[in-house]
Amino acid sequence: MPQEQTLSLIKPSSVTANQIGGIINKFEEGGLKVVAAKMVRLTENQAKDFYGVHQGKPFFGELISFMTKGPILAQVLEGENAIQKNREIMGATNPAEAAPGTIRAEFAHSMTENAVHGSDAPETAEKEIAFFFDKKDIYGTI
Ligand code: IDP
Ligand code: MG
Repeated sequence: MPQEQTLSLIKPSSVTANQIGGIINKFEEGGLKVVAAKMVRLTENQAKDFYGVHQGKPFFGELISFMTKGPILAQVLEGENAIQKNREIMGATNPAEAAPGTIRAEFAHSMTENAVHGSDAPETAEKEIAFFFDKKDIYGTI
């Protein structure tokens, strides 16, 4: 399995609820390493750009309003098969369907406020990492 990097966002509801530590613990226990991190508050335009693939869907407005209502913690996670592994550690998009022990099963507040974002493929990971981080600010091994 290849070493990979993926983008993770801890969403505003979980930053507000003081759950950053519990969520990062899940990544670390799952074998992923935080190799870059910063707290940012997205503007409306930035959120629309980041979630552009969902433009036009019924939940888009609510998603943008939620993602801009407070700061998020953006991180680059590195590890073997990191993109897929992060998706497993996160759990299903709908927290009601998330497997026991996953981040979304334990920390999500609702379908929209579902604790975390994670890239879903190598192409999106590269694009999403570049959205938040300069290469020089990533302390990984690849
Ligand atoms: P993902 O975050 O598991 O990759 P996506 O389908 O890419 O899921 O959706 C992006 C985000 O949009 C979700 O994490 C969630 O916050 C929100 N979302 C997706 N589908 C719905 C929905 O049906 N109702 C409300 N919010 C949704
Ligand atoms: Mg997605």
